[in-house]
Order: sequence, then structure tokens, then C-alpha cells
Amino acid sequence: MKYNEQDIETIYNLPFTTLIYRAQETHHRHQDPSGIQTCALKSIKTGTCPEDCKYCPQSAHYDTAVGPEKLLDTESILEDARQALREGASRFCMGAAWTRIPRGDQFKSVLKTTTAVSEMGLEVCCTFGAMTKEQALELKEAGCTVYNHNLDTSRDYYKEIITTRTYDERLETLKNARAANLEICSGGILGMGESIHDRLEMLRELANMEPPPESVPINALVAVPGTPLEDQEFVDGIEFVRIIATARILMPKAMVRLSAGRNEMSEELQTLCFLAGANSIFLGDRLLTTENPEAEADRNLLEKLGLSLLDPERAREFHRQTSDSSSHAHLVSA
Ligand code: SAM
Ligand code: DTB
Ligand code: SF4
Repeated sequence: MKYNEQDIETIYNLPFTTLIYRAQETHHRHQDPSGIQTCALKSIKTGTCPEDCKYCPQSAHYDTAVGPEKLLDTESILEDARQALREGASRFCMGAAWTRIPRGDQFKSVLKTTTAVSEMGLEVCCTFGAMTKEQALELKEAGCTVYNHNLDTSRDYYKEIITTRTYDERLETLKNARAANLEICSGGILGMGESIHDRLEMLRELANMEPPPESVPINALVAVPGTPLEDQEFVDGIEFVRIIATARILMPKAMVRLSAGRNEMSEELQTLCFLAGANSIFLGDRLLTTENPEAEADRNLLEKLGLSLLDPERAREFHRQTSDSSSHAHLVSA
């Protein structure tokens, strides 16, 4: 079933109480309701990216405080992976400021790191820019489980944010990831000046993929000095929660990740996001280049809420129990 604009607007505009109720109903049917997936994030190659993404502190087009760093070697990345395991992360995400995955020694090194991290018992997620189907197959073979590649916003608004690559190129990479049997992690950023319609169009694009992404990261823009979006106001909290709830209802089986911007959110706003169906966070005091809450603060919050670290096997068990026929939202009217 494909969602149309009207279906999605109807869900988004439900009275807040009903929206959260529907999101919770979906969440309890398809997910372990008390489990929060914890992912660690590591920038393995930072800065001087040739793309002009207006939100990104790593773009070479803007003068930000992010200094360039060459690709890190396997051993130093493994130190972070060990710490991630100690802190209770179940997934280790590696990000690189590349337009596309390079060929040659750098890719070989990344493949070696991927294998070593997966052998530690962590799920590996990579986000390295565009990739071919062959590269996707090699990553999969090396032990990568998931590829992150965000649509970021609607097809229309994309052109306002990035001019050096196209929406279709993004979709092509996601197709290549799928063809190699990699899981897909794809979402976007709220608070870049886009309209609510743009946000819903992005969700429509994601929810209509066949199959939809297994993970949907929803980032709040972290307005970084030096980027063209440095003066953007932080996204409205209630609008943010409505998008999380809509994503949960549209993509019942996905992990909906409350991603960048948590450092700028109160505990109460994050809690509303969990109520709306978010069930994944980045754990550790750094995202790629910006700050994230301390792991200790996150553990305290989860404890206060009686939520626990999600066991990936338990999560898969919940997903297996729900039949395919119920994997699409029940459309509801107010
Ligand atoms: N270069 C690769 C790419 O663009 O796919 C991977 C790394 S890129 C930094 C990964 C994602 O981080 C982007 O797609 C974007 O959604 C998110 N991101 C980057 N800067 C951000 C910011 N200032 N605030 C929120 N999210 C951001
Ligand atoms: C995603 O959607 N958010 C993460 C991850 N995927 C790679 C990245 C957030 C980056 C925030 C800006 C920074 O720290 O540089
Ligand atoms: Fe480069 Fe990715 Fe940042 Fe765009 S979002 S500038 S592609 S690192």
C-alpha cells in the first residue's frame, strides 16, 4: 500500500492526544515497548567534504571550527568500539565526510575495520556517502549490517539545502544498499526552514519504499556557527514530536531514532519523543562533530523512565511476531 499526501496529513493533524495514542498503539503492537536501542557514533574521516550541504559543519564550502582529519586507522577506531561496548551500545555507526566511497586503500582499510568491529559483537552501520552496488556487496561481506544515507528533507526543499548532488542520486545509493541485502537507515533533519509539508513529503518518500527503511533517524538541526544555517531557530518541540509519532505510525517496524539535537532538548521533550514512538538514540558525548548528552545522563533518564537498553535479538523477536498484513498504518480520522 502506498500512502498519499492526504493520508499522511490526516495522521499528522490528529488531536495531539489521539496522535500519541495511535503511535503508542502501533509501538506496543510492533516494538518492544520498554527497549531503547543504543548506537554509538564515530567520525572516522572528518571535514573537507566537497559537498555543500548547508547544515553541515564538515563541508569544505564553509568556514567552521571543524578541523580536517585523515581516515583513522583500524586500531584507533577499535578503541572507540570497545568503549561503546562498555557503555552498553549495541550498534556502532561509522561516518565519513565523503561524497562517495573512495576506491583503493581507504576502502580496504574501512572493510578491515568493519570486520573487526562486527567480530566484537556490535552491529555495524556505515555512512560514507554514495556507493555502488559492488561496494555495497563488499561492505555486506565484510560484516556491515546497515547503511545510513539520509534523504534529509523533501525532494523540493532538497535543492535549497544541497546543490552539489541530487535526490535521485541519494535514492540510487539506497537501492544499491538494498540490492546487497544491507538494512537501510534513512531519515532527515527538521528545523532547516522547511515547511511541515516538506517534512511530511520526506516521510511519504520513506514510508513508500518497498520495503521501508529498518531505521529512521530524525535529527533536529544543530545550527553550527559558520554554516549557512547558523542562525536557524531550534525546531518547535511539539512539531518535532508530531513528526516522530507520524513516522512511528507510518513505519511500524522501523527503529525511529531520536538523533542529533538531543543536547538542546529538555528531558521532558525527549520523553515526549519516546512516548511518540522513538526507540533509538545515539549514546556517547559526541555525535560526529557536535555534542550529545553524556552517557551517564542518558542512563539516568532511561532509569527514571523505566526503559532499558534494547537487546537486538529481543527486538527481532517482536518484529517476527507481527504479521506483514499489519505492517501498515491503520488510517484514522480525528
Ligand atoms: N557524508 C555522508 C552523507 O552525507 O551521507 C555521511 C555523513 S553525514 C554528516 C550524515 C548525516 O548527518 C546527514 O545526512 C545529516 O542528516 C546529518 N547531519 C549533518 N550535520 C547535521 C547538523 N548540523 N544537524 C543535524 N544533522 C546533521
Ligand atoms: C544521522 O541521521 N544522524 C547522525 C548519523 N545519522 C550519522 C549524524 C548527526 C550529525 C550531527 C552533526 C555532527 O555532529 O557533525
Ligand atoms: Fe559531506 Fe555528508 Fe556533510 Fe554533506 S552531510 S557536507 S556529504 S559530510
